[in-house]
Amino acid sequence: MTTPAGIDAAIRATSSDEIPFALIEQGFEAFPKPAGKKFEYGTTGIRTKGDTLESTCYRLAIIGALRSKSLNGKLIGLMVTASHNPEPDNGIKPIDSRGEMLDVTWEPYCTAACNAVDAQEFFGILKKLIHAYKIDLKTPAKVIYGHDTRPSSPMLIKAVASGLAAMGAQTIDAGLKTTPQLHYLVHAHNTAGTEEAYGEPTEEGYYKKLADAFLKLVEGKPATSKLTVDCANGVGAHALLNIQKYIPSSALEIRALRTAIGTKGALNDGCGADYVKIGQKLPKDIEKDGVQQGDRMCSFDGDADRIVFYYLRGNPAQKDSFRLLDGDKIAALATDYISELAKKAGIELNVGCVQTAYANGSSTKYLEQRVPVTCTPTGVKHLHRAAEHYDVGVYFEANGHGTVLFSPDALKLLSEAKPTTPAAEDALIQLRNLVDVINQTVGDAISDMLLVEVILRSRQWDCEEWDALYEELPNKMLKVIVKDRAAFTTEDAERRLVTPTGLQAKIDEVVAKYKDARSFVRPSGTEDCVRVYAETGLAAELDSLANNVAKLVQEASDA
Ligand code: G16
Repeated sequence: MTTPAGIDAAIRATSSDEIPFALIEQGFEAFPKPAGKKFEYGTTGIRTKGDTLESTCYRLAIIGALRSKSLNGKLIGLMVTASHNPEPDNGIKPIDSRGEMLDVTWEPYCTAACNAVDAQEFFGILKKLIHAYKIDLKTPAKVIYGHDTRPSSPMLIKAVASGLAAMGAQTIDAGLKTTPQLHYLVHAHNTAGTEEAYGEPTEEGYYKKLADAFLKLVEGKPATSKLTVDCANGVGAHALLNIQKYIPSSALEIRALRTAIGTKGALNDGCGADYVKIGQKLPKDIEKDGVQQGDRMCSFDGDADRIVFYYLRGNPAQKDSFRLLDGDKIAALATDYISELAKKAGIELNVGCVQTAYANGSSTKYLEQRVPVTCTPTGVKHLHRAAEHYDVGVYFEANGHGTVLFSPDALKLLSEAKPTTPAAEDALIQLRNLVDVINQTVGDAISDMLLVEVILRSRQWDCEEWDALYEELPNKMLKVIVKDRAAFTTEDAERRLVTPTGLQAKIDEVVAKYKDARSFVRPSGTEDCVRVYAETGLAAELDSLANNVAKLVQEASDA
C-alpha cells in the first residue's frame, strides 16, 4: 500500500487501520475531475450537468463511508438525482442515519473533496475530516444507494459503487427509488428491531406502511372524485403504480399521467411540480388528456419529493381559471386539521409551522393567526431542523417540498392518552394513523398526496373549498443567469442581500414604489442562476416589479 505524504500521526492515532490509499488512488484515475470545473455543495448536495459528475460521485461515496464510520457504522444513504432539474443534470444527495439530510458541518468537506485537484489534496481533506470527527477507521461502514430515472444515473452509480468498494464498505444497491423512499429505507434499517422501529426496511414495506395508514384513515369516508397525477415522467410514476397495488381504486381512484419513464428527454419536460409552480399553469398539453373544470390534479417532481395540487375554476378557457394549491396551501390545510384533531382528542400539542421567504404573504398571515411560524433559509435541511422545535412541526416550502414532524414527546402523548369520549377517541386514532401516513424523514410527494386526500375526504371538501382558506397575493418567480452566482450573498433567512454591495438598497427603492409589495433575490443552490421573487397587492403591477428587480440583478452582474 502506498501512503501519500501528508498523512500523519493524527490519522493513525484514531485507529490501527488505515485508509486504503492505493485503492482510492486507482479510482482517482478512473474517475478524473473535469479540468477547471468547480463543484459546490448546494441546497441539497451537489448538482450540475450529469456528464461531469463521476469524480464527485466517487469522492462523495468515500466521504459517505467515513460518515457511516463516524456514526458507529449506522447506515447512511446516497441518492443520485437532480430532482426538478432538466434531464441532462444530475446530482448526489447524501442522507444521514435518521433519514434526514447530511449534517451541514460536513458540507464544506464535501465541497473541498470534490474540488481537490489531485489525490494528495483529497487525502489531506480526508485526514482533516477523520481528525475533526475522531473517526475510528476500524468501524465498518454501511451505505445504501439509489437513483432516479436519468440516463446518466447508471454511469454515476458505478462511480459511487467504486468509491464504496475502495473503502471496503458494506453496501445495499437500492436501485431505482424516489428520494423519499431512500430516506425511509435508511431510517427503517437503522431503527429495525428497536423500540423506535420505523417500518419494514424494504420498498414494499414503505408502500405497505403508507397504504395501511391511509386505508384506516379513510375508512367509512366516501371517496369523492378521482385524482389526476402528473408524474413528471420520472420515478414517481413507478412508485405511484406500486402503491396502487396496496390501495384499491375503490379507496382512491388515481389517473396517472406523464408516466413515460423510458422516453428520452421527457423527464420534467413541460410537466412536474416545478413547471407548474413557476409557470402557474397546467402541465403542457394536459388539456388533450381531457382535463375538466373542478378536477383535482397534482404534480410530482423528478424524484417525487415535492407535490403541488391545482384545479380549474370557472371557465377553463380563461387564463385565470388555473388555481394553484401549493406547499403553502398544503401547510395551511395540514396545520388546521392537526390542531383541530388535537383539540378534539383533548391533548395539548404545540403545533408550529416552518416556511421560507418564498411563502406567500397571505399564507404567513393566515398561519400566524393560528400557530407560531418560523422562517428559515431555503432547503429542507433548514426547515426540518426548525420543525423539530415543535411538538408537531408542519414544514412546507411554497414549491411543495415538506412534511409534518411529530416529536418523541408528541408520540408519547399520542400513545399514552386516554380519551374520555368516543369523539376524542376517534380524533386520537386519526392522529396516530396520520403519523404513519406522513413520511417523518423528508418531504415525500406520495405521502403528502395521501395526507391531502385524507384531509379533503375527512372534511368532504373539493379543491375550491380548500382554496378558500385564503387568497394568495399575486406572486412571480424569475431566474436570472448571472456571471457568478456566488457573488450574491444573503442574510435574514435570505430575505436581504449582503452582496453585491448596494444592490439591496436599490431593490428596496424599487419595491417601495409598489402597493403592498415584497421582493427578494437569492442565488439558487440547485441551478446556475439567481432567483428573483416578487409579490404585490395589485396583480397588474406584478410583472413590472419582478422585471425591474431582475433588471437590477442583471446590471449588478454585468457591472
Ligand atoms: C431542492 C431542495 C429544496 C429547495 C429546492 C430549490 O429541492 O430540497 O428544499 O427548495 O431544491 O432550491 P434552490 O432555490 O436553492 O435551487 P429538489 O426537489 O430540487 O431536490
